[in-house]
Amino acid sequence: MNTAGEVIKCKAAVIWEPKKPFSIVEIEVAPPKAHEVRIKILASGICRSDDHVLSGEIKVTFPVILGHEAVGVVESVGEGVTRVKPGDKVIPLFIPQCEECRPCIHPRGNLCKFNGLGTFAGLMPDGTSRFSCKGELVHNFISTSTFTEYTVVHESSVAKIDAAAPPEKVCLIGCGFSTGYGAVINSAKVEPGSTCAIFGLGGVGLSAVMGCKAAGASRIIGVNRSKEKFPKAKELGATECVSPLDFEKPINEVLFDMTDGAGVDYSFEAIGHTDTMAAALASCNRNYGVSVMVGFAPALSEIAFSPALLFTGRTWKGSLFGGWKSKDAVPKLVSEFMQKKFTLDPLITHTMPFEKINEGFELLRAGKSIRSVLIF
Ligand code: COD
Ligand code: ZN
Repeated sequence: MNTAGEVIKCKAAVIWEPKKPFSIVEIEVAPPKAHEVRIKILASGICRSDDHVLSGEIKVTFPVILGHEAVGVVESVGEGVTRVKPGDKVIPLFIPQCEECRPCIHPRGNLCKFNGLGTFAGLMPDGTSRFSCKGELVHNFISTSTFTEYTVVHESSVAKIDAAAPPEKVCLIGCGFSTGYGAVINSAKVEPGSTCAIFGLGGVGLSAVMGCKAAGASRIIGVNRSKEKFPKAKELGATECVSPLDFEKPINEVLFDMTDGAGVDYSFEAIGHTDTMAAALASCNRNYGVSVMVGFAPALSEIAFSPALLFTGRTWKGSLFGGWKSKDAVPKLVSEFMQKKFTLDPLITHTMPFEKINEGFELLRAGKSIRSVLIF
């Protein structure tokens, strides 16, 4: 059935207020306007950042449709869209790439000025929404909104991918995998033979472990409070794993002991706590060490640290979506997956029908899943 130009009625998981479960309701999805793309979602991963909205750590306007790690098929396009056409398999991009703003033009930039991460306004670039429920406006989430059968995104927020790619796997390239893997390959540019420490062995940290292995690091030390994730980290390339709970001294001192007083060459923080961010910085070599902040700390949090930590030469930097320019990198990462340059299977612990979204979030909160993927 050709639905182009029509309002589509479909199911979506809507959050009406923080700290409440998702309710699956019927919504109306308006046709795409000029330079917009309407997508039928096939699979969507559950990411910790979605849960940060539910917990109130990320403040958005309600009601809202969350989800930002997905694969879908283009249903129809608005006027002027040239890069994708109906039937194309695509990944929505939570950081757009307009290709015209300063970060898009800068060779090292990836935070397109049209990103929705600062304001979380939840509206299309023209200030309106394509979602409504019983006449009430429903907001989108960081240019994507994928916990719905249909979504509408701006053409700068979508990348066409290989038609043969399995949606229930490559959806992770839309967020978690690319964030951790890119922090290593792109933001830190880890060299062969390096010693690396990864703080936090969730989906993002494990993807960083894979990045370290792909970069040829000779020591990859996983740091995680619970030991449950150690076997998986080792399967993916960690050479050693430590829990801060096993030591009386701070974990940065433990890492110095493990490296004969040198500290690691590179450290990555994939937890999102200010104390582990500071510990990751202090763990790397005091002269040439590089520490990359991948986790998102709660709004308004601050870190106090001794300037001496940086004065001696360390570099402290952040990495968002692995530093990738989204539209350019996502199709390439999907191709690399299809060429078996990396695997995503170990990160996907659960798949379930979209209707079981609340169970997927319970697994995440209980620490029982790495990634749950919802199938539509
Ligand atoms: N010391 C050691 N390990 C710890 C500690 C601690 N103090 N506290 C928690 N941990 C471990 C947990 O046991 C868990 O294994 C791991 O740290 C964290 O894993 P998850 O599964 O909670 O989280 P991930 O891997 O899905 O994501 C973590 C991020 C911090 C990267 C994520 O929450 C985040 O902040 N993302 C924002 C960054 C970003 O790019 N956002 C844009 C869209 S997502
Ligand atoms: Zn995410």
